[in-house]
Formats: sequence, structure tokens, C-alpha cells
Amino acid sequence: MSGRAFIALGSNLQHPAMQVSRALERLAELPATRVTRQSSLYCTAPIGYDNQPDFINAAAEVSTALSPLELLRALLALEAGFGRERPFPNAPRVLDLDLLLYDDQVMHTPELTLPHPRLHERGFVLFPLAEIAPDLEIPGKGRVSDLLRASSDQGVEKITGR
Ligand code: PH2
Ligand code: MG
Ligand code: MG
Repeated sequence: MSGRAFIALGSNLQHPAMQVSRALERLAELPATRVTRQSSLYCTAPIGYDNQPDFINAAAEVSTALSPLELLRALLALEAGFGRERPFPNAPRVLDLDLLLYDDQVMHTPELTLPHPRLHERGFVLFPLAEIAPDLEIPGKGRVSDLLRASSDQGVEKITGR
């Protein structure tokens, strides 16, 4: 049995577009995992902690035999391999990989919350996600394309076409 999961990618340090492109390649190499769709890259204004460079963000859909926790741990290991450091919340980063959704699973554990708790209000997540899965239903929140309308003023610009 394989699951369908969505992953948000973000970087705003050390050539962010290159970091995100390389991370997309690394995702395809995770065990028992295929990247089934990937979005364009987007240039986005920082949300949460303003005094930092713009981000490059993207989203990917994967088909995976890993469980949600196995996938999460694989993503954290990939971040660490890219040199990710965590000096304070929302700090600039070389690579952030967030597990957004895994099938229609709803989960609240100290290690993992599904769907990702802030996904529905963040333009930098919703724009790339809407490109690859506009009709996706976020459990408890609604359809991606509808959520996008509410966050369309957040300073998000597509920078590469596919
Ligand atoms: N990630 C955050 C906080 N703020 N802003 C943008 N534009 N892009 C991000 O990926 C991002 C953010 C926490 O992970
Ligand atoms: Mg994040
Ligand atoms: Mg993260």
C-alpha cells in the first residue's frame, strides 16, 4: 500500500533556487518513494519573521510506501544533510521540508501534526500547491483553490515555468 503525500519546500539562504531544485532531486531518491508532481519555483516574501531575505518555495506530490512518521524523519534527515540549522523559530534556512498532508490523515502528536497546522493560511504554500493539486481537500479547511483566494495578497511570484 502506498500513500499520497504533499511536501512544501523552502529556502532563503545560500542560493535558494539551487537548494530547492536539489532538494526536489533528493526527494525522488528517498526509499520506496516517487515524486509524482512538482510545482514551479516561487519567490515569496517572508512571513512570520520579516527581517530576512525572500524565500524560494515549491511543492511536491509523492507516492510513498513510507509511513507518515518515516517520511517526516526522512525529510528532517534531508534538511540536516543540506546543513539546516535551527537558531530560533522562523529563522532563515538553507532548506525547510514540511510534510503538509498524507492521504486524508488527521494526526496530532508531539512529532507530527497533519494536516500541517498553518498550511491553509500561507500563500507561500498554497500557490505552489494549487499549481499541482487545485482540487485537493484539506481535511477540516476546504479546497486548496478556495483557500488560495484568501491569501492571494501575500507577495508570491512564480519564477520558473514547467
Ligand atoms: N517558512 C516559515 C516562515 N515564513 N515565509 C516564506 N515566504 N516562505 C517560507 O517557507 C516560510 C516563511 C516557517 O517554516
Ligand atoms: Mg516550514
Ligand atoms: Mg519545517
